Amino acid sequence: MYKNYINGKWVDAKSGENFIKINPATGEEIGSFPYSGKEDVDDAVKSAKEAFPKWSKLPLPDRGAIMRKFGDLMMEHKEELARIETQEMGKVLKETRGDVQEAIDTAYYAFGEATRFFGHTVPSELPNKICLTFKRPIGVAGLIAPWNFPAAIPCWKMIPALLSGNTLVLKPSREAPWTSTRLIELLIESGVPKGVVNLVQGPGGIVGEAISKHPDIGVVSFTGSVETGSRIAEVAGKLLKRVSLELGGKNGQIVMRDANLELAIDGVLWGAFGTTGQRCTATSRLILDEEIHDKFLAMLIDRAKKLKIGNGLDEGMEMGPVISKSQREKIDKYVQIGKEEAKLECGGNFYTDNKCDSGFFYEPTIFSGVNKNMRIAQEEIFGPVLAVIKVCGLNEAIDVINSTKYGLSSSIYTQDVNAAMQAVERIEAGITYVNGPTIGAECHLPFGGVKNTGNGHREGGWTVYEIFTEFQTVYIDYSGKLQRAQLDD
Ligand code: UN1
Repeated sequence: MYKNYINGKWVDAKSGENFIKINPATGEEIGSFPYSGKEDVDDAVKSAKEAFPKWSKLPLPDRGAIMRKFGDLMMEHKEELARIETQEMGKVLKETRGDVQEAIDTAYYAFGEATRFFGHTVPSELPNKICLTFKRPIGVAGLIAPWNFPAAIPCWKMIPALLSGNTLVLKPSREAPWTSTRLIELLIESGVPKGVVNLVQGPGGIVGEAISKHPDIGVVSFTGSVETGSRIAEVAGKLLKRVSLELGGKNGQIVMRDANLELAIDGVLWGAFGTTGQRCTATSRLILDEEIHDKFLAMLIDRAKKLKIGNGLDEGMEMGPVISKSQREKIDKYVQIGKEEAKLECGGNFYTDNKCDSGFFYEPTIFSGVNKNMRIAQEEIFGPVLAVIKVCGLNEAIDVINSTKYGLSSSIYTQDVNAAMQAVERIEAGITYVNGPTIGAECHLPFGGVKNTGNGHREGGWTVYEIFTEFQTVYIDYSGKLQRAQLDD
């Protein structure tokens, strides 16, 4: 039985209630976790608030050293963490190892950032006066994480929040409570003092809501659905908290007639069916130039049918299950909608074989004859379903790729540098790849999207530090007299 971590102690939910997490590949129980309520969030925030003054005063390089140690410990436990992840959310081992590596990279980046953390030094408009900026911590951060990157995404949030001097309350998804528990254990071992990190497990509607509404939380960072994100923005925004949202995607890969088709096939297979299509960055639309459409589609279907599907713990597997029974049903509903709207080329069913029957597997599914306004071309499905749209030339391809309310990731395959640069300039997305799939962002670069994908913040790299800090501008006047900006000559 797993617990919450509040004020330096492992504790049950005050109500004593628990929920059970199961392995989506086997249907077996992984363990029970606290089904927490508002009162548990209150305790966690109180503890984080009390720990803030001391933690925020610790010199940055000292906090950086703790993050480096955390990175070292994750490295030491990389295989163990990857196996925990695969069991709790189903991704194949090769991918969960990458997920843990992304968390490690984030920790080491923070270690470097600790000795930079630059402000600006700016000339004043007046003589004998200087202007500087500092980045200051905000206070208590409320972090609400999804299940699809159980190591990387909590670390994208926790590590910069902590390095910046904030204390925190983490609420992982109910579908990925185990990895977070292990991450918190490693953070404690790294030397994070009592009260600085707090873990509260439980349902989003209760725990996430309590975090978003808590008066002592200064910044809320959330990754997940548009519906939940806009609810958080509503309640936390009303209380004037900073809110950073990373929401859905309906990412497209364009393949032009001059593209290297083999390369583009590898890209779309990885982008659409990696993580069983359950990434915000997953390729869910494939936009094919009419000249190569038929040939490319035939090649793609052939390769998709050969993907090895099964328990992610078996090394040779290429695609694991989807996260849950209900998610599989939601995917299947979209497939039924797709069958009405377009042509099903392959997949379209629950995947079964002797080993997979008690898990939640779904076949890699491809629709052709899709147009940009159909529901399967507009709505985020979060599963292994790809909508193929035929276009004529670059202008139409760009029009189609921009035709959704989302704008996270995007990709174009072409050998023509002019076409590539046109696309880079005109695509409405936070991330664009040229001759690479829509997935695979690196943690030292800004990550996030435009339009309904978010609210203007960028995780990753140096930009995430703007989410977790406030700028303080300082003017130092050493003239010894009153100088009036805008008035004195
Ligand atoms: C997500 O799906 O929310 O770029 C994150 C990628 C990963 C991160 C995805 N590095 O696909």
